[in-house]
Amino acid sequence: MIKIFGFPLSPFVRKVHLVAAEKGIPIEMVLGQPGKPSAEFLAASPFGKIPAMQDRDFALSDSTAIVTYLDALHPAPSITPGDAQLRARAIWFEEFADTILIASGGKVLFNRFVGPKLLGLPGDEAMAEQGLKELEPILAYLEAQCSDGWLTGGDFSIGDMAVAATLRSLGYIGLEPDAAAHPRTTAWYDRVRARPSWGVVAQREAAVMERALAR
Ligand SMILES: N[C@@H](CCC(=O)N[C@@H](CS)C(=O)NCC(=O)O)C(=O)O
Repeated sequence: MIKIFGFPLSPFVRKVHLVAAEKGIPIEMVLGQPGKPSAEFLAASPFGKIPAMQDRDFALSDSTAIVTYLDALHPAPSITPGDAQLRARAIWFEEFADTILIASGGKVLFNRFVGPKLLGLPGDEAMAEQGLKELEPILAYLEAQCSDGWLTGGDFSIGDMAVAATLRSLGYIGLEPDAAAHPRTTAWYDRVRARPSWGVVAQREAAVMERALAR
């Protein structure tokens, strides 16, 4: 079975889990001990970042590289549209999630949740406030992009999974889409959450997070 290393709170790990669930690919989730990376994990992730993957003798890190591998291995259902513009938009939304939304949201998430609640580190509230300020135009952009269907304007894609995976992480600090402020984003996010793949990933994550927060 394909091993996916990494803690499910990470949006990058969650993205890989969602793609595997959409495609019906069974995975083994390998959590690892924070601060004590195993040799197997480091062999798959030379810079110690999560997620990483081991599929028999093939090791790989980076969520985008891993989902590209999974998509090539199991093409159906596709997560990358065939149409040139739709495919480009799917990759854009993945990039938007992985580099823009998380860069600002991560400042709030780390300083209000990961540091104080999971790592026993004090949060930097000024940094969290800065992240919140940065998020305003980013969430406004997302709201303007959401319509009745999926983000690209075509089928459900890696773009939807990446953005929803990142918003879920922000849910740990109460920042999941709010119907009053961002109604179109909320409706789109609810559609993503209604998918069976989301249920599978959320259930697995809830069990891990419950144990982590009880420690
Ligand atoms: N571009 C990478 C980003 C991975 C990443 O930054 N993961 C974070 C967790 S959300 C991490 O491993 N942080 C630990 C570190 O940087 O040492 C991907 O898509 O997988």
